[in-house]
Amino acid sequence: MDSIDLNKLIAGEPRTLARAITLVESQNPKHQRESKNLLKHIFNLKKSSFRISISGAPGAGKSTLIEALGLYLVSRGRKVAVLTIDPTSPISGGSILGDKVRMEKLATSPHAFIRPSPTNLHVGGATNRTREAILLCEAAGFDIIIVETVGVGQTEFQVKNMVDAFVLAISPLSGDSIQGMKKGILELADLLAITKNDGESESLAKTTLHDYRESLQFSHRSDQWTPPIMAVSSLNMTGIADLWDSLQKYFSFKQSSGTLEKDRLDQQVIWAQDLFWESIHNRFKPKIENSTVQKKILKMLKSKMNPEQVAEVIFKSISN
Ligand SMILES: Nc1nc2c(ncn2[C@@H]2O[C@H](COP(=O)(O)OP(=O)(O)OP(=O)(O)O)[C@@H](O)[C@H]2O)c(=O)[nH]1
Ligand SMILES: [Mg+2]
Repeated sequence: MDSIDLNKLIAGEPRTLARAITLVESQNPKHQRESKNLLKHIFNLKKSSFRISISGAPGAGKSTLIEALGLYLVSRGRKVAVLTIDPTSPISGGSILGDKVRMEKLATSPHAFIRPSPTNLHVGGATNRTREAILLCEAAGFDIIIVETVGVGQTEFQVKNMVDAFVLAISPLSGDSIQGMKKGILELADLLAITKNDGESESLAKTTLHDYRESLQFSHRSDQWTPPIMAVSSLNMTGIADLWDSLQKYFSFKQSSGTLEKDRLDQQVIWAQDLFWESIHNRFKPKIENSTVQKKILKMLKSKMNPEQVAEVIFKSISN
């Protein structure tokens, strides 16, 4: 891979941005050195952006909502980057989002950048590179960055630590009942959007909206923000302006209360910790997988030591 031209990246050249993201995702040691060097420059740029995640169950309408919001924003002169976090299984090797993240209309806009390729989460010990990708998009002049995540496993909790605003998309058709909502996910939401508020699903969307309003009215957050709940139709573009309005209000609220700065610093603490664990993992993986060590493990197990005792012995022997 040729090295990245920083000037082209800062000028927002899409091919350079795409290549820069590929570089930071690469596991190749030479690429990783180049990536560290690139990120050093990027960190110093101190550009600003509003980072939003849109999460929700499969089929909740996330991609369609991102496209609608993205089109609305580019029509108002904003530059929008869309990233996806796909909890790709190392077993299936496939991508859940796959071709579905095309966002064809938004993709034709010169003011939008869409990165549909899956970003692996902790596959083979690699930490996901969404945070780095966010910074690269920011460096390239995108001032609104939207991350799509599919509601599987721990993804939402991880993405919450990468963005300024967490939007939960809820489909009235999916039977996303409040009871069925994964524990804790609701509390992550800074804003809830009931999707598909049109046609046949409109009345169900209204009922869903009412149910969520009822159930959330007594929940209190430590930051005094009351997460708005609204119904939107990405198909008819209704509620999209209101959604943006609420997001902007939340961003201003975070700025004026100082939580934006505080949260971003806390996020960097987590980021540094993740990188720390990644380097520990990368350093010890070859040692534990070494064939002599493997034989030693087998021998100890055959001599009736239990796995816990074995792990302790191995840890002591490889960590000095
Ligand atoms: N009627 C109606 N259908 C919608 C709307 N938004 C999305 N859909 C439909 O809902 C289905 C799922 O939409 P997506 O945007 O792909 O949903 P998603 O949450 O991104 O799905 P995954 O990425 O697979 O989890 C598609 O068939 C869409 O056409 C809407 O505003 N109105
Ligand atoms: Mg999608």
